[in-house]
Amino acid sequence: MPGTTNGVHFRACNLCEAICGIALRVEDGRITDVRGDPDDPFSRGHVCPKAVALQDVQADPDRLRRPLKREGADWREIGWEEALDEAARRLVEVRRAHGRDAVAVYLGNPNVHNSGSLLFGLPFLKALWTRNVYSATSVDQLPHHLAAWAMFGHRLLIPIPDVDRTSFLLVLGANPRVSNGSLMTAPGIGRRLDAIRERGGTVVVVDPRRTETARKADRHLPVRPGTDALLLAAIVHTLFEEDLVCPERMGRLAAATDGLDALQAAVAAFAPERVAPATRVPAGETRRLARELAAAESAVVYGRLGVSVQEFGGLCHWLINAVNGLTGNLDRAGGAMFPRAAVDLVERSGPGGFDRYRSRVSGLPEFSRELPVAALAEEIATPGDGQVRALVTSAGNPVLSTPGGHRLEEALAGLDFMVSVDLYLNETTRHADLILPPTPPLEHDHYDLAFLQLAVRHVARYSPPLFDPPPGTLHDWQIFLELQTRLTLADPEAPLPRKLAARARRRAMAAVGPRGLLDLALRTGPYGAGFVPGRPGLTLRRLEREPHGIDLGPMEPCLPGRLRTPERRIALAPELFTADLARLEQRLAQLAAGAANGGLVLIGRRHVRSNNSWMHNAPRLMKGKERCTLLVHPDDAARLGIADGGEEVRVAVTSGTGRIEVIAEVSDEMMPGVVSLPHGWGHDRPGTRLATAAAHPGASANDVTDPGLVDRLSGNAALSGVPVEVAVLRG
Ligand SMILES: Nc1nc2c(c(=O)[nH]1)N[C@H]1C(S)=C(S)[C@@H](COP(=O)(O)OP(=O)(O)OC[C@H]3O[C@@H](n4cnc5c(=O)[nH]c(N)nc54)[C@H](O)[C@@H]3O)O[C@H]1N2
Ligand SMILES: Nc1nc2c(c(=O)[nH]1)N[C@H]1C(S)=C(S)[C@@H](COP(=O)(O)OP(=O)(O)OC[C@H]3O[C@@H](n4cnc5c(=O)[nH]c(N)nc54)[C@H](O)[C@@H]3O)O[C@H]1N2
Ligand code: SF4
Ligand SMILES: [Mo]
Repeated sequence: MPGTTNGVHFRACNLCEAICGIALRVEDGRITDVRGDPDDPFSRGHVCPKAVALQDVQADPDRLRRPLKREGADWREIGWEEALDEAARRLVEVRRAHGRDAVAVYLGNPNVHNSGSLLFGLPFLKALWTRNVYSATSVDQLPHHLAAWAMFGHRLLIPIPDVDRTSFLLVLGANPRVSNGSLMTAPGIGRRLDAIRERGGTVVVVDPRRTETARKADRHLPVRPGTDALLLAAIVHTLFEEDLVCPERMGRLAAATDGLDALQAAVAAFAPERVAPATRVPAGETRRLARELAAAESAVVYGRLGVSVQEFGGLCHWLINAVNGLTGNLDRAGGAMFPRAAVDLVERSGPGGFDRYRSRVSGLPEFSRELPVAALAEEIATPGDGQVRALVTSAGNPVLSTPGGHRLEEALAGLDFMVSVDLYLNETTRHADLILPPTPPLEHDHYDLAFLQLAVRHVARYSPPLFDPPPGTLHDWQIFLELQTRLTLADPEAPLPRKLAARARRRAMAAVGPRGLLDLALRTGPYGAGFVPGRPGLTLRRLEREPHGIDLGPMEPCLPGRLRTPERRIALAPELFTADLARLEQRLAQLAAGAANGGLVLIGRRHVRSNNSWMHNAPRLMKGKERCTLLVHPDDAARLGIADGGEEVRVAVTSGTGRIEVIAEVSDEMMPGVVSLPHGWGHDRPGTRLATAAAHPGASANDVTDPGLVDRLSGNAALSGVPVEVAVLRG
């Protein structure tokens, strides 16, 4: 029985992809201590400051407990019945007047950290049946999915670096020592990276900034933002040119791989010497990387956000997979492997699809029934058939997290109706007509459906709720279930049998709940007990008896069996990608002509005490010095008149789309010509209810990023490599 019993409770931290096991001490119904769970077989005691701040979210007086309805400039608390009925009624109204696509949805990142939302949000989306589905995926990892889909046949067959066994790790555009790892669930990643070097291995980091991860690596190679695809193409070129690809190295998968010759031809023009002036990575270093990757006992290239949120994100992730394949490190211990979770999402979900339709205004491609969020503002603001008139947001803050957030904000004001499922009245939800607040993380149970599928070891762990939800509150999954049901009930055109079926489904699903679905999925999964009493294997009961989680062993080779391509073959050179190389060639020509030289470009940055935009209201995380600062290389600082040290220098950062003011910090971590600003700030907008965050507002990086700057192939936003001007503010 969950509840507020005194003692130590174990659960998974749901704030980031590391999913650390944590131990929370409760006394008199209050949390008195949060620490890493030393008995968790996966995270072995690792924890970061954010887990400790989970209690701030729980206790936060600003966190919404009751639905809010807008009345002019004010908000009124209303009951759940009224709120849910009104939400459904207004969505149905818009749909009947303007068609299904007039209702858009934006799903934010915490949905993926909430098993109830995952299990009940998708059916709700299906019920809306709109093309205007958007999520944080397209400001994040869309290129990973596209490469997985095109090369391995399923959007979730994303190769994960086997960091615990590799002897050579090449990191591009990731800073796991701060982000705690992404598309690589590996709690305590710092220790794991240290261990590579302790066992005689090598870590190399390619990043425009000498990051916390780069500083502790064997080598750091600064790269000009947005040019990694050239560097990767040059590595592939070198592998072929220097005869470092041989089918024996590719092992048993060689026979299941197509496109070797096409790949060789595709990269023929990208010699390291030719691309070096553009990437600023010396040709000798590129060749050395290719040789080391080919020679190492095991090696893996891992690329993350920095090579995803850029104009050539699709090409980057294709080429990363290609290098891992060519060097014989795909699906092999110490290389890039495919985890098989206790709930195997590859088995349980569709393979995905690409470009079956496009966004109305800019023609950006669909991926797996989703459109790129860079298109959302224009889809709301541009009149015509198919214009978005209503928006549902769930666990998202796109005003701060998507490119040109200030433009989206203007567009939101023009909607007929907006409803947000969120814990807070923040920069995005302040534009809603209704806010529906779910229970906070510690009041519901959890199982990491998504991240256990991306983990460097096979693990299963169930977290019961720590606190009973107060009476009259709803979980995210219950809100989704209610909205879905009421969409049918509120529709005057829905025939009676459909309405009866909707009610029956609601009753059944409410009784089953996420727990029932999870038990079923575990029993029928690869490690499941099935339904035979006494048979060994996983059930929810079994997990409940193991509060620290169960280790199910290391990742194991599983190809070609798990491939979902038509003939279970790896596509090394899908045309989709080889055709996009023409765009890369054009960029190379522009850079060679010096078109982009001289100006500054903006990249992002994360801090261990931040979590995208939404943990800035936690007092425990907001101690210490100002974090929303612009890092500038000393040479650029000198040119711009930014003094090093002493007084605080405020600067204006201006781009083609906007202007913000922030504090500048001179730092030789930066590569010349590149400035860095974290995202998720800008808490000075009026009308929010975030007292702590508003006291440290910073400015939003996405007020200067550009919704027009996307990877034209995948549609992912290019948040990195945005041209900006920086000027000191005097007086
Ligand atoms: N503390 C903390 N942890 C987090 C989050 C957070 O906000 N705070 N957010 C979570 C989320 S949602 C995610 S998706 C993950 C992301 O996890 P990571 O991918 O590790 O993200 P970042 O720390 O942003 O690292 C991206 C790196 O790319 C570099 N970079 C920028 N442009 C380029 C480029 O063109 N080429 C190359 N090679 N590098 C480039 C940046 O300098 C930066 O070091 O972190 C998660 N963890
Ligand atoms: N410039 C720039 N922009 C970026 C990035 C970058 O590196 N640079 N990173 C991008 C990345 S990787 C990501 S993932 C996105 C994140 O962007 P989003 O997903 O849009 O936003 P978050 O900041 O994660 O905000 C999460 C919201 O969910 C709410 N919330 C938290 N927990 C729950 C819950 O359990 N239920 C409900 N219903 N609501 C909850 C919070 O109150 C908050 O409003 O930002 C992207 N934007
Ligand atoms: S690293 Fe991530 S999962 Fe681990 S405690 Fe910190 S926020 Fe939670
Ligand atoms: Mo993300």
